[in-house]
Amino acid sequence: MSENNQAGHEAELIEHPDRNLAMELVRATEAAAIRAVPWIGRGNKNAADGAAVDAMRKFLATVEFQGEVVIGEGEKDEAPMLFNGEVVGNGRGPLCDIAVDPIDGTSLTAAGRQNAISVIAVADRGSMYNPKEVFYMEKIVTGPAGKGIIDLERPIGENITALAEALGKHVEDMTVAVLDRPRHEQLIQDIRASGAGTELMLDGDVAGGINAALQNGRIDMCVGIGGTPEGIITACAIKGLDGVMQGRLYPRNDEERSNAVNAGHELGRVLTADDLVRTDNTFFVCTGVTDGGLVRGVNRERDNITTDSVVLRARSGTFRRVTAVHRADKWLGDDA
Ligand code: VTB
Repeated sequence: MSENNQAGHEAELIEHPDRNLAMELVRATEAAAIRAVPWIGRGNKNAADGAAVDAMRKFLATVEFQGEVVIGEGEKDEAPMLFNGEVVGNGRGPLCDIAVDPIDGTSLTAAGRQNAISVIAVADRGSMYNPKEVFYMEKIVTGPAGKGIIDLERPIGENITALAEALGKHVEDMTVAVLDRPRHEQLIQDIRASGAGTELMLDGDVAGGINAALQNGRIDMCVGIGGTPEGIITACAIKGLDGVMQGRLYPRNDEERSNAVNAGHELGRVLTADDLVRTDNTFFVCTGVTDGGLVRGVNRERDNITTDSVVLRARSGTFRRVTAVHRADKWLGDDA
């Protein structure tokens, strides 16, 4: 973009500011996180998820948009609420696709571990890639410095070296986030062989991807095989951070392979953030359930409940941290 165009674009934002849907959506992730709190460390992940889903749905009903759940809690017969295909919102306003993960990290929450978040991503209707045929996706995510540099088809060591050079860092100072899974044994060895260090995540590669895309963060890159739905949610956030993301479907078996081909997916193709969300009009919000590297968990102190959230809008490129202090008596009534 030329300097003039850029100035024109900025002026446009000031002359004709439009709505930031994410500023309203954050209430829904806050509510889900708060409602999950009684279930932290209680060993019951379904109860934690149920409480979060219920709260998220109630708050989504207040938002002026017509969101169709593209990534939700599953098919209608197995998920009573926020099921795929469900229409959420107050029935007016823009037509959107919505991806929800009321708790990314239900096992973390049930165990009382760190890094559980509540997440919502929204984009124009019909723009989100349909993740349902193949459970897993290989992913690579970096900040803006990775543009034109990283390539999922190159060996990981080459990607790390090239990104380190672009960042002006020593490879030894690079940190790569990876889900801690047996399937990543070789990948982890290869990362360490390049000279970089790993940050192994128990769950939650959405937060890992965002941390990698944030500039001046502790993590430089997030790689590995994670859920396909999480990949699309991450792509919505990455667009707001001007980061880079590539993904490739990773079928578990022949059935997934043939379902994917029948659905028109080209297996083996490297998908960019633009393939995963075919619009630049994306919104992303997350609120910490338990403490983590991206956001702090819900904190109850005397009469107050504090939540920590991230609010992203791709069109403007704004990244907000929202700390909200909620009155415990309003949320818990007589139990406060
Ligand atoms: C990841 C992770 C999620 O699913 O996408 C993962 O980010 C992929 O599946 O938090 P596996 O657990 O089988 O590796 C989660 O762990 C849970 O949704």
